Amino acid sequence: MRPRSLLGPINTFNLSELSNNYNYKLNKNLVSMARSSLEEISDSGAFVRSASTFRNFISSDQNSQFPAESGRYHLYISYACPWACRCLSYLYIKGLNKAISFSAVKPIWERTKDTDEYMGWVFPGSKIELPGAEPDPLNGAKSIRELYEIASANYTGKYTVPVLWDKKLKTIVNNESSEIIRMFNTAFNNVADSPTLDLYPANLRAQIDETNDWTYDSINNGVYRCGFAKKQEAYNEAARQLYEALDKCENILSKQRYICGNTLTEADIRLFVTLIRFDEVYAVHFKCNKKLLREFPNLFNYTKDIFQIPGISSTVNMEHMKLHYYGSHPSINPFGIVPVGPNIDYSAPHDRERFSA
Ligand SMILES: N[C@@H](CCC(=O)N[C@@H](CS)C(=O)NCC(=O)O)C(=O)O
Repeated sequence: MRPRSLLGPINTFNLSELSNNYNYKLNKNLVSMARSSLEEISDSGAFVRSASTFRNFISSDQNSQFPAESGRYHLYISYACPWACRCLSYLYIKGLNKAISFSAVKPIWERTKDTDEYMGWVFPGSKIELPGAEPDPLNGAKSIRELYEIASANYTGKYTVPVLWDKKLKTIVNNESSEIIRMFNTAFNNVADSPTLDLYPANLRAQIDETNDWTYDSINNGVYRCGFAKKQEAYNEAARQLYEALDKCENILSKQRYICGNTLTEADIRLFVTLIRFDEVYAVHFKCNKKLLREFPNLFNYTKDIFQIPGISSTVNMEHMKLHYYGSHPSINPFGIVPVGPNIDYSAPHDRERFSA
């Protein structure tokens, strides 16, 4: 069920007045938001993420509804979004970026319609408006919301990225990153540059699943549970779980190169997308400040190690990340001020080669 707005009236921003340095003016109109993550708050003040809606699978079986075909699918992302960047990481490391096209939206949420107040992902008017973001190359849509409306006339869920789009049937195949990465891992192997790279190998599946469970709850979603909590107890509990899980990671990574052993797996990509945002965004914006990532020696070097895997740095656009978080949650950061630091160099040397594969 779609959560109702629990935020009540809030200030919004007149984003058409975005100036070149991305500061923007406060709009005096009071509006309420709908259908956004910012509303998913329980009575105890805790953030509770709702499930994704489009859950179809692309298959290597050419007779299936969504067969794996080069050139047929498109991935809509935001460089800000950790879930979307999981999927983008797979395009690069599996060598699928010739077979599956992708494009990125603008980082700061804007009004998507004149008729209601929903703020969400929008496409820029041109490629030069903000480097990295580009107009919708397929449907000429103005917003991600429009894509959901093309795919389903009576859609009532959230308008999230990633969106895996079928150009042939003009619909959304899947909007759940944990499933999209599984498809990218195997379904397109006949067109992938790295078909033998298996990030979810049979012998490690149980361990990967178990790791994903606690890293998702306490870290990937845990930072959001800290940041979106609306009661102190809910925040305290989310922060306690987050730091317990980070300590657990630090301990594991003091003994092995990756989170499930000495080979890279899906669990590492899923963890990385949160860690790379930690000090630049979550430590400040989501109040995850008990300890910074760079105070955990193994986790910090691990993050650099993954960042330096060929292709992964192309998925990290710190400007989009910072603009998005600090600029799109006015209930957390009303003036949209983007902090100056810390500008960490993740391409710096690390010590992870000490673990042999
Ligand atoms: N379960 C989804 C979550 C995706 C998600 O929450 N994306 C956020 C961006 S980080 C979004 O698009 N939010 C739009 C909104 O809340 O209106 C996945 O993993 O694919």
